[in-house]
Amino acid sequence: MVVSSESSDATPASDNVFALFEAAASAHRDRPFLISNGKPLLDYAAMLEETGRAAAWLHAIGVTPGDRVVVQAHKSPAAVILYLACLRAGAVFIPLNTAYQRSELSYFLSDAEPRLLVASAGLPGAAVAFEGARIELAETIEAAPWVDVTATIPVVQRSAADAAAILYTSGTTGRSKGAVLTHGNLSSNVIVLGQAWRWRDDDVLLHALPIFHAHGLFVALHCALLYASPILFHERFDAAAVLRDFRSATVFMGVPTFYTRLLAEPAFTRELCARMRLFVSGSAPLLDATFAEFVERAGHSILERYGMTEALMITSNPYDGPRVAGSVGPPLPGISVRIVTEDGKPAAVGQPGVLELKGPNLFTGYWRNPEKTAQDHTADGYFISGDIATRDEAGFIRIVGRAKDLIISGGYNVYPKEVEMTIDAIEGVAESAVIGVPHPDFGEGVVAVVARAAGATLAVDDITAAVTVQLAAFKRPKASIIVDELPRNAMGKVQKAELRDKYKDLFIRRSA
Ligand code: MCA
Ligand code: AMP
Repeated sequence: MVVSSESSDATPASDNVFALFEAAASAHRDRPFLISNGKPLLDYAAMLEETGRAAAWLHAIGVTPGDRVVVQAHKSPAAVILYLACLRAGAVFIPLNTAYQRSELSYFLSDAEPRLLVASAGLPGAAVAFEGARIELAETIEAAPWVDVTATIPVVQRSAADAAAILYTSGTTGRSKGAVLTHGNLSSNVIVLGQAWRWRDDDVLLHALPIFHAHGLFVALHCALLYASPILFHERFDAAAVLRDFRSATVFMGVPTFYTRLLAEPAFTRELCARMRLFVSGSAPLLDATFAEFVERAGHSILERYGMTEALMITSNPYDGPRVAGSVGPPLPGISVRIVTEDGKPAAVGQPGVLELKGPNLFTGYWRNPEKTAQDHTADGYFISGDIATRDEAGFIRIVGRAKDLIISGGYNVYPKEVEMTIDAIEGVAESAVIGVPHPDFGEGVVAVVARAAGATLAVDDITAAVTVQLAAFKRPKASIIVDELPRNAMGKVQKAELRDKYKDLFIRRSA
């Protein structure tokens, strides 16, 4: 396909976050961009050319600036190019977890109403795309339809307030909401992170996170792009494969499960990490034991930071100076964080309260959901995170609990309400309570405690069969327990705390 550059309304790049990446890449055109198994796949010059052609393709097929593009695709160089092309073309990128099942996907598509859907062949997205669903345009990522395009387009002008991406994140209602993130959010956060983590010109990033969440996409990938750093590209986290690349890398980012899995590898040694300068952890709490064992084995303190989809990265332990186990560090520069007690007062040092924040990192709101947006903000514009935190004398923050009913399993969010709704619809179920309990690999493991309806027969297999069809694998209970009734307090509220305590050893063997 030949696409004329006249087809674009492109003007100078302005606040488009891609302009930052373009500037870095233009200064380092010969530098490898993506490297897989020791082989350079693309250099930064090729990144610029391919994203230019892919952006031209997007415009040629009718994706105009501001249009939404939903992508359910396996992690691959093509998926990275497509993401960057969306930025470059001014389209709004909406990545979806590859584990989402068909029924989950239908909701996202009807809510997002994308102009274009791109999916990996074999994933539910591809099936839905080609069934004539209400989507104007659909493609498989394997087709990489831009490879035949000969024209390219310059970076489309966007203002800092224009949407760059929508990331779905579940709510307490069990229904996901799209967090609208702007070019300004993405730019400000990556600039702050690059400075806070002392990104260097000779850094090499080992990237093994999925690219459908903020951690892999906006934290890891963007930091490398801002400095045109080579990326050792892993399509998924496999501890043995990651270990083989440590000698060539300087920076690694992961969820706590990555670190516990690395520590379980006998081949993981201090010598292997000799060139590494930074290990970052986030998305879920890092256990003190993991932090301490890592110091022992790798000779490095993991730098823990805290963030969320709606606000990207919020706090970080210092690069220089002590990194405190169990703390997520002080707020990043330019971000205001306050901790508010139940009676609405500022929390004293050490006193727990809900963490609220404000800054250039904060999203503009939930997609087509002004009520929820208003509900989650205070009158003075702070976002109510739903995390319970404390702050010490030195300003270091600890995340000590959650006001929201949320389970974080291996870095993925599981909303109990969504799993409960699926289980409650099964014949023979009176009601269910879905909880998270300590899990040696995933941090928290999903457990369903299910009350059988009076006189009904119900087997664990019935629950497994229903959740297997309807829910992504990471949301499915790792254990289901059938009981006669759920514990309730005097107000009739199900006592999840009691259940968490009762089943706390389900996955973990504790020494007496
Ligand atoms: C896979 N499974 C899981 C999970 N991942 N179950 C629970 N929790 C999970 N996280 C399922 C698989 O589908 C499979 O199910 C079974 O567990 C075993 O799979 P396994 O091969 O062990 O899993 P894996 O493919 O190795 O994946 C584990 C993983 C992955 C590498 C830890 O979950 C992962 O990459 N997590 C990173 C998540 C992340 O990037 N989060 C950032 C969110 P079955 O046996 O039924 O087939 S962004 C965010 O939170 C904010 C902004 C922040 O602060 O960063
Ligand atoms: P998400 O909705 O996927 O963006 O997940 C954001 C949530 O992950 C936050 O609200 C926290 O509950 C949790 N989180 C992220 N980083 C950390 C961390 N370092 N320690 C504890 N919880 C974290």
